[in-house]
Amino acid sequence: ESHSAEESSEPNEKCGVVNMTKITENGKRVRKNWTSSWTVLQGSELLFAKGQASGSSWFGGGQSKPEFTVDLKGASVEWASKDKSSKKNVIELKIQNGTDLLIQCDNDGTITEWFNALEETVHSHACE
Ligand code: I3S
Repeated sequence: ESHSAEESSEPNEKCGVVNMTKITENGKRVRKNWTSSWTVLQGSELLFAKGQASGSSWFGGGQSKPEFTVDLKGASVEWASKDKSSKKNVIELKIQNGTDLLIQCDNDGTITEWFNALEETVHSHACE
């Protein structure tokens, strides 16, 4: 089976709504604050916007600023251990600057897609 090289089918480009919280910032533990975020994986960057998408004006309207962006170069991705959260389907993402995030979706298929895409991104940028 062959895949076309369309930009839209780049393996590590993905977007959707996930639940996420920081648990560590600059190496220091921070209080969890789960938020539902429109999330975009593009190249080695993972970008979170606050809140849910409303209408068609995501990065065009008043909410055009991403809430924050993390660079996945040098990051690690793993399934979070049970002590990290009582929720199911939790991914732990450790960013190089000492920020740890949890990413969660109730839907098993959706979280698996995120896991695979994040892992592929981390691996493909590991040696840069
Ligand atoms: O790891 P924690 O502290 O048990 O995380 C829970 C808290 O952040 C809690 O909020 P409070 O700061 O008001 O206690 C959240 O509502 C929970 O969702 C957090 O735990 P889970 O297991 O859902 O990640």
